[in-house]
Amino acid sequence: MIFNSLLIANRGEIACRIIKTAKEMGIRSIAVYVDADKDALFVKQADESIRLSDGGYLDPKQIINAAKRTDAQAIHPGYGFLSENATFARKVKKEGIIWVGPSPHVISVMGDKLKAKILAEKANVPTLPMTSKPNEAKSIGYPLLIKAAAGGGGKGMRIVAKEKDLKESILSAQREAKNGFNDDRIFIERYVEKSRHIEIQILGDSHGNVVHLGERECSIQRNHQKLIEEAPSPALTKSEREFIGNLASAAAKKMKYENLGTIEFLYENKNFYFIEMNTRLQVEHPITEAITGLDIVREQIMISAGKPMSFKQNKITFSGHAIECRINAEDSKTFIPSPGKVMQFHLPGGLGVRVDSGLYSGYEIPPYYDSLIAKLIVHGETRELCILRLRQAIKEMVIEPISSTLNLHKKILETKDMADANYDIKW
Ligand code: MV4
Repeated sequence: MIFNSLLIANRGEIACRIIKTAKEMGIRSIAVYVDADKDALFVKQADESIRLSDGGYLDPKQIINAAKRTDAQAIHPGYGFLSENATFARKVKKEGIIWVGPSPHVISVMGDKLKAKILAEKANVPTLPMTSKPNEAKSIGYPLLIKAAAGGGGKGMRIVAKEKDLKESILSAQREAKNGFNDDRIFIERYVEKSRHIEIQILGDSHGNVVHLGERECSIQRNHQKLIEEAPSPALTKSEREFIGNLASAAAKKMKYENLGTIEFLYENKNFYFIEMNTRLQVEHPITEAITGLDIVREQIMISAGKPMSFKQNKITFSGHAIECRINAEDSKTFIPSPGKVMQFHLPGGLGVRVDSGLYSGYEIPPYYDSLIAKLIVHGETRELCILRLRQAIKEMVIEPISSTLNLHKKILETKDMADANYDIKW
């Protein structure tokens, strides 16, 4: 037996998803919820639940108290919220509670985009030429991109097309970083205009084993909010896949990386450039689960309990193709969040169709949180079959009277660019 109880410090679809695996493993699942979520599915599905006061999902003290009161032996942070908060992870471990995630040290290093880059360079990961000295900007060339060390996910970035704009852009980027993250350190890279976003799923245990679980392509996004992700990337050849997968796992091994991680790259003209490393379970993990047949959360839980990984790299096989559509409760023209009561909820089914969602008929979607209400994931032999399956599943899916991005996905899946996989991060 590993541990017998797991507190999920999250809500919505990811809480439901983690609870599902906990149940399969015979682990008592504990949900924490604020009043707005008192009727939420994840609270109903958990074996136990405990109320937090408003803002509780972001309050380490409340979550650790809840864990102590329910005798939780482990905490899974999910994604977002406190999932990449090194201080919280440290506090959890100090209380003798198992943290289902990477070490606090690695979380804090990777949270600093400058330190992360320097560590990546040391681990022979290809990165873009960089400087943090404005007078060296010339060596980088234009257009260049200013990034905040404490930023990430697109926050605090500034494109500079000409030298005359550099000084002012650096000052405003520093101001924005100071205000946003209380840390005005910035660095400068060449701006890669047209590229794709490829990320490698990494898994490391506490016995020095590290594997990669292939790549995901996440280029179809809007304002840094991913919309559609797919695995494998239609842009990579088999040899490129092996090259970047092995490079990423070798780097993670060198960093003594433990638990789940994702190394993000820009892919331009057959070159990969490291941009960030995420130290959490990601929203889009189900497409990797589909093509590998692995339950990634189960692997995380086993690793966090000190178990060695049950497979070597050569045992990991990739079969078929998988695509995920993120369905948000937003108007699909204005993208304005549109919460409200779900009156009719019908899920698609059939071979290779998975929906991760926290919705049910009669559920009131609260306006306070991220607008993601469901993830529609399809798996199939080929990419073409996945697109057909997705279009059929979208037609079958009913979420009335909520306006959602279902219709947007329908339109994207009908475009020639999607059929030809002819897209990049600007698409
Ligand atoms: C870049 C870039 C172009 N050139 N870095 C966006 C957030 C973070 N993941 C890094 N990002 C980018 N870094 C250089 N030197 C373009 C982006 C970018 C992006 C990257 C991946 C996926 C979507 C994106 C959307 C806009 C910009």
